[in-house]
Amino acid sequence: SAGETTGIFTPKFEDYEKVYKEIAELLEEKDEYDDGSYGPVLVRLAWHCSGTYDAETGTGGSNGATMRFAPEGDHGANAGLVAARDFLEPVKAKFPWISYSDLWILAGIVSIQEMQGPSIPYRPGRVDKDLSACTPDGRLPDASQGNKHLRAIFGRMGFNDQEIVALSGAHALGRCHTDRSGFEGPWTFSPTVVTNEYYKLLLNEKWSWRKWNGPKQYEDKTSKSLMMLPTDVALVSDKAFKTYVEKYAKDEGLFFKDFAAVINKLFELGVPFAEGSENSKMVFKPTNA
Ligand code: CCH
Repeated sequence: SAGETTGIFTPKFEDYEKVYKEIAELLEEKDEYDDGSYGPVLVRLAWHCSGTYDAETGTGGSNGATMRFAPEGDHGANAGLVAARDFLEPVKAKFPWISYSDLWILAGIVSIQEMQGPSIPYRPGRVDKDLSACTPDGRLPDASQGNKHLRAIFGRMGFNDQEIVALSGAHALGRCHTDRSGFEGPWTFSPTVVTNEYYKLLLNEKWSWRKWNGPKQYEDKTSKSLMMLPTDVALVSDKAFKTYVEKYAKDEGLFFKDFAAVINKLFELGVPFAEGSENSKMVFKPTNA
């Protein structure tokens, strides 16, 4: 490109599209991990770097990729996310012009789309920061708590009840690991496909405390192989939250629309994008569409 001849490389849509395709190919190739996909853990990485955002001070958020450094990478909530960061190292090596912070968010978007979820618009512009920008421990939600905690944590980021419930639908994906969070098991029977199953199960299954030595979690009455965290069950024990759970359980199209909007908001928290860029977001085609 012209950029390479002058030594200044300004990446364009086509360049980000190459990174998208590289991540999608790696997802396809490395299908021996967990339930057959790195997708869920990549979504969790993108969420955990974004979810440190504090609206009042403007600190935290996906700009900076400070989870690369020990204080933040070692926070209890981030246990196991080294698998996601390591997965992306070869991509960073192949496309060194992309910042870790833009790469981690793009990988979250690739994963959601490749796992048959909605299209998530993408805007680059994040800049990696040094370890002095690491956020203090305790900004991410604690699964053993309830509705008050959820409103406090997500309210700090700037989310309302509807957005909290829409974001939580991400738990259709992936699983808990005893060697990471201490909890165990998946939320749904299709942990590598984006669906509204999480909401359906919350409403239609009977959830009771699992009898085991691990942290307090729920199990379903029917199969005893699915799980819910105390924070998940808070979405049906709280009346205001429950109205949204009911809406998303009934209407997967509505969930997809609201999930795309709220994920876009989450991934952009605190990022100082160029003025006017909100009107020129990139949308990538999923590989198998
Ligand atoms: Fe989550 N999540 N999450 N979560 N999460 C865990 C796993 C995933 C909470 C706790 C946990 C969101 C919200 C919350 C994912 C996406 C999102 C685990 C298991 C715990 C514990 C970790 C382990 O052991 O590996 C709590 C509390 C909240 C409060 O609301 C939001 C929001 C999102 C994304 C938008 C995904 C995906 C996983 C699966 C990761 C994997 O490795 O399979």
